[in-house]
Amino acid sequence: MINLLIFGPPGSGKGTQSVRLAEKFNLSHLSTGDMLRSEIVAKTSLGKRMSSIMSKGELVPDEVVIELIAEKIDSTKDCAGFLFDGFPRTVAQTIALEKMLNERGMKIDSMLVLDVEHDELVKRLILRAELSGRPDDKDSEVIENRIDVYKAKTEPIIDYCRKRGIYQSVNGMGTIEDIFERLSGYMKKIL
Ligand code: B4P
Repeated sequence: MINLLIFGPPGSGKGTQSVRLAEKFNLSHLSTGDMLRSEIVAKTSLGKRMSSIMSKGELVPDEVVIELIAEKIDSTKDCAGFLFDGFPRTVAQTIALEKMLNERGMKIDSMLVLDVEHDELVKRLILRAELSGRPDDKDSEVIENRIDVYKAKTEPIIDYCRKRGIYQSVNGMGTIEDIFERLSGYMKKIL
């Protein structure tokens, strides 16, 4: 089993690329953003509590996503590994993920970080708002807050992974197809 993190700021293409990579390399795609949005759509009590946090562009509490991920890891069978998309988002989540994987005889094998310019991130998210209706994409202040939260709370994970020798930066500018080819090239080296 191989475990990969796909990483980058909001709008960098994590979700877009993860769906394609998971299919091509038979990986199980675990997106905490998708899991949380499903809870909101299903109007569960968790979804109701998380909805206002997400619409402001803040992170939901670590323990919520750690529990969601642990359940998914234990219930997923028959795949070559996991592709974690949008998780971990804090160093505490990273430590929890490492512990979870170690307890199951696995580790984080690689972290692919999509590098995208700020203005391009904002452009992509505003464009997506028209189609998705996601409240966190509609408002430019919320978008800027999400980028700030990424820099303050999520980016420190890069240093953590760099020290473990598993960090790989990937140019995230260009067409979806170009970026997919670049990522696939790195994946082939890892797998
Ligand atoms: P996520 O669902 O992870 O959303 P995201 O950061 O916006 O990235 P996403 O993967 O969806 O978008 P992508 O870049 O692919 O998180 C949403 C919220 O959930 C967070 O703010 C937080 O509140 C909460 N949350 C989730 N996980 C959490 C965790 N672990 N801990 C705490 N809170 C958590 O794509 C964006 C757009 O760009 C798309 O429209 C796409 O079509 C377009 N695009 C992609 N690549 C492109 C390209 N090359 N060219 C042009 N457009 C492109």
